Amino acid sequence: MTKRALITGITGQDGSYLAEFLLEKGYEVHGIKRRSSSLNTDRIDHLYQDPHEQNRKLVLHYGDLADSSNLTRIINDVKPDEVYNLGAQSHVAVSFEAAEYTADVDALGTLRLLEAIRFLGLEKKTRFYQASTSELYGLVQEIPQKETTPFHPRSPYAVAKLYAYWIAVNYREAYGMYACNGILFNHESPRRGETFVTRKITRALANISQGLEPCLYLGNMDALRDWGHAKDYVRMQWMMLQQEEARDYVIATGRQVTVRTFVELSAKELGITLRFEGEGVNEKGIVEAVDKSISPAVSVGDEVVRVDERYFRPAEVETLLGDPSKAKNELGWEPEITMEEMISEMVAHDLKKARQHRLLRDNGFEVAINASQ
Ligand code: NDP
Ligand code: GDR
Repeated sequence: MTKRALITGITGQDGSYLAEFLLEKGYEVHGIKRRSSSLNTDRIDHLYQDPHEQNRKLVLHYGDLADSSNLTRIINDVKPDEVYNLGAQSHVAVSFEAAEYTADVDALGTLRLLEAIRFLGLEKKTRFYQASTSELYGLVQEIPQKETTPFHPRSPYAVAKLYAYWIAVNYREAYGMYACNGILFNHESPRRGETFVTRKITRALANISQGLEPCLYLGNMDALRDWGHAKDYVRMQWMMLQQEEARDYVIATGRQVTVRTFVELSAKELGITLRFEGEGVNEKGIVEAVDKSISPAVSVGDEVVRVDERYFRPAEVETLLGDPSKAKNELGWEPEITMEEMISEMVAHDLKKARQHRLLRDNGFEVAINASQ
């Protein structure tokens, strides 16, 4: 029997990799996408199947985590074996500006899905994965963080995700549902949204290397994160739903670096050696050496990185480092892609795009580069 999965957030970074992964495993994949005034399916366009095709393996449904009746109807139509709840307002800084919306979608959206499954009598059939997060640890109580580390969320996003975490646990305990949390640490890829720090860095430095933007503005460069590759992490999301018993797992690499180090490593990929000077809002990344064959627009002495306090957060998560031993010991999961390999892939992707833009610009076409992210 073909298994059926429903993915909320299929148009996002993880949703797109998970859809690919499940299609390769022979699943029939259903995804919920939001209606928007312009197309928002870039990340899954390569998987798209015409609605007129027979026996489609990928089916998209319009929907929103803020709309219970819509979610109930979709789950009733699909009757999924597995639900992956990846949909969310997932930007921590934005959650301080849109706190109520974030709570509605990230916290209550999870409840709406669980209630729909229960209301439809599918609680013994449908397995549920909740996209929980290392942001739950926030002001960290223990280093490294594992499944038993106490939570202390530091943003409206993290508080909303705390509710989602516990409501998934509660439905498991109260109704015997197979519901589990993946407590995932930061994971990135060339498909990462452009306003998260890693992609902002690789994209801006690639643009700078081609003379398309002058400078990369960042917030707190001392923040420490445990960065893995999204492809490794979606594999674990699937593995978590294939066990005898639903359990929660930390997914991380067990290695952390600062944002500044991520900048240095990305610059190195572009043939740029950086020296950091100053402190706080006066901190600057100055070019010490440059390989002009990769970065023709950059010169020694250029200030290509500066701090802009607009990117500081009202409450910051300074350090996150995960201990994935439980996932390793119980499920045999280990990350396969190193941070350096991931940076190399992200930089190559963004450099290719920047070169295409430069070519267009050099031939008289206007190119809009949004540098204020
Ligand atoms: P993205 O921001 O790339 O994707 C989020 C997805 O949610 C998009 O498809 C988005 O749609 C959709 N979405 C947003 N609001 C709604 C809504 N109201 N109704 C339905 N769908 C909505 O996130 P990631 O792929 O990086 O992350 C996936 C999940 O994992 C998220 O829940 C995130 O919070 C969580 N997470 C992510 C980590 C990471 O490092 N990436 C780490 C830990 C947890 P649209 O494309 O239209 O915007
Ligand atoms: P995070 O990711 O908040 O960890 O949440 P993000 O990449 O936004 O920030 C990581 C760290 O970098 C610092 N930083 C900046 N961040 C952004 N976005 N822009 C900047 O200019 C900048 N300068 C410094 C931040 O302050 C922070 O310390 C991500 C999301 O995917 C969540 O959905 C997920 O739950 C967590 O990872 C785990």
